[in-house]
Parts: sequence; structure tokens; C-alpha cells
Amino acid sequence: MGLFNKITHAEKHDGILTRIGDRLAATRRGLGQRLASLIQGHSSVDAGLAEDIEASLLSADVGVEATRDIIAQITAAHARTHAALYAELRAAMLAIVAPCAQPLVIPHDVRPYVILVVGVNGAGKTTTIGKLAHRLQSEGRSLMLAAGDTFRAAAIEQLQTWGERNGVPVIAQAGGADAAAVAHDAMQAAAARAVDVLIIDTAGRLHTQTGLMDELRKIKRVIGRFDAHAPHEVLLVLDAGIGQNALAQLAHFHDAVGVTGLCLTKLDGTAKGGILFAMAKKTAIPIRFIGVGEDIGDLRVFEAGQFVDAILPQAE
Ligand SMILES: Nc1nc2c(ncn2[C@@H]2O[C@H](COP(=O)(O)OP(=O)(O)O)[C@@H](O)[C@H]2O)c(=O)[nH]1
Ligand SMILES: [Mg+2]
Repeated sequence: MGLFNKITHAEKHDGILTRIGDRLAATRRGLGQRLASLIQGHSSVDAGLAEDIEASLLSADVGVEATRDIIAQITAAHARTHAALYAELRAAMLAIVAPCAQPLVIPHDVRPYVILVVGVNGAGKTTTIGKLAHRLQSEGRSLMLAAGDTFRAAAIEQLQTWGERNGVPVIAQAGGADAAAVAHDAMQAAAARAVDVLIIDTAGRLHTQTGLMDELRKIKRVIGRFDAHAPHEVLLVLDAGIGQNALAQLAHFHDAVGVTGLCLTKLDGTAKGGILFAMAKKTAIPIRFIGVGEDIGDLRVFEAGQFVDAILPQAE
């Protein structure tokens, strides 16, 4: 029985790995396979190889600092075999993202645990909420969603659709309503129904950024009146494909509402997955989840080793 359990667990792990590898295929091709073929036939790093590796890392949005770290580590390692060099490369990449692999832990004695989801239009907030609701529900939590993106009626309907798919109540008002009022209603309803987790969607329009940030601050204040520790998580959703812009977005949202965790979406559609290394190096902010597709199951807890292995082909 014990052995059987071990085998199925290992198989399950392999399955996830393969699928993540498939989903991250663009970054794997653009970064991982380029790195692998560059160091093919090398057992140590000379100046020419260092330059080529640097160019590959930079073009995949790994960023200057993380790139410098990786080059320094594989150069200092003085590997003598190709396998050792490859292992050093993996270790150097892992060392950068590992500190950010801090999963979202929702304590059982906080009710409702409030997650405020922020990010610019199109980043994937509403989709991430739908996936996250599904994930938390399958872990046995009761959920409620709040349609705090009141800017467009379509945004409210989109969240309601996710609510229906998950069988989760959605607190909403008509389009154009005050988002903070929706948050207020939701806090009240979540307490009345004793739900475990309340996830609040928000608007992300960019052209009135000051207005947006003021609105988010107001939502946060309203939530805080119900529970001084709420929101317990301010989850910033970022489209991984936007490259270095992701760092600027993080800075803006962090200044306004204090981001506590990240979800990097659309990693399935970009070769620029290297941005996670740049973010990790620059900010060390917890990366809670990655989005690897549009389906309900396409939200994964960010695991550093799994991520690096999905990007970097296994050494032959
Ligand atoms: N391929 C892919 N598409 C995604 C992912 N996350 C979101 N999307 C798509 O991105 C678009 C915008 O998502 P949405 O949740 O409406 O963004 P919002 O404006 O931030 O709420 C939608 O078409 C989603 O299906 C992801 O991880 N992978
Ligand atoms: Mg939305």
C-alpha cells in the first residue's frame, strides 16, 4: 500500500511536470533550449560562452541583475564536465526564484479570509478569480466573490459566469456602482453567511490611473472597517508577456495598496517567462500562482523547482 501510494504520487508529479513543461513550451524554446544548446559541448564557461548566455537570458526578460547572478555563479563554479555545468546553471536559476515560492496559506481561523485582486485591464484578474475559487473549493473552503469591477457591465457578468460555473455566490451591483459599496456589501454578506474566503475583483482601467488607485485605496479602507487585518492578501495579477513593464506595474500597485502576493498569468502564451527571474531578483515578492491557460484548472501554485525544470530541458 505504501509503495503503491508512492508510485501514484510520483506519477502524478510527473504528469504535472510534463503538462507544465508543455504549457511553458514557448519560454522553454526561447530560453531553455537556447541555453542548453549554447552550453552543449562545453564543460566550463569562457568569455564567449558567458556573453552568449547573457544575451539569451536578457532576451527572455530575465533582467540585468538576475542575469549577472547566473553568469557569476556558473563562472565561479569551475565545472569540469558538461553535466556539472548544466547542474550549476539549473542551481543558479533556481536560487533566484526559490525565495519567491511562498504559497498562499489561508488559516482556518480567519473568516472571511479576504483576497483583494488587483491589476490592469486584461491581466487576467477575473479569470484567475474563477480558477482560484475552483481550487479553494476543491480544498473544502466555502467561497464568495464580489464584482468590484463595476466599470463595465460585461465585467460583472464575466464574474457571475465564473460564480455559476463554480456554484459560488457573487455579490454585485449594477454597472457604474461604487466599487467600495460592493466591497461593503460583500463583507457584510460574507460575515452573515460565514463563508471561509471572499475574493474581490476590481477594475483595472489604465487611462485614469490616479482614479483607479484612489478607488482601490477606498475599497481597502472599507474592508478594513470590518476587519483591521483585511484584506489578508492583496493579489496582483500580472500578464507575464508584458516583460519588464510588469516591474513598473508592481511598483504602482504596491505604492497604492501594498501588494502581498503575485499571480503571473499567460505563461502559456509567451516566450518571456524569464520575467519571473527579474521580478524575483528585484523584489523577492511572494509569487503565489502562475496561470498557464484559460481553463478552470490552469492555475498552478508556483513551485520554483518545477518552474525551472519546465523551462530548462533535462540534461541528456
Ligand atoms: N492563455 C491564457 N489566457 C489567460 C490566462 N489568464 C487569463 N487569460 C485570458 O486573458 C483575457 C483577459 O482576462 P480577464 O480575466 O478578463 O482579465 P482582467 O481584465 O484582468 O479581469 C481573457 O481572454 C482570459 O481568458 C492564462 O493564464 N493563459
Ligand atoms: Mg476582469
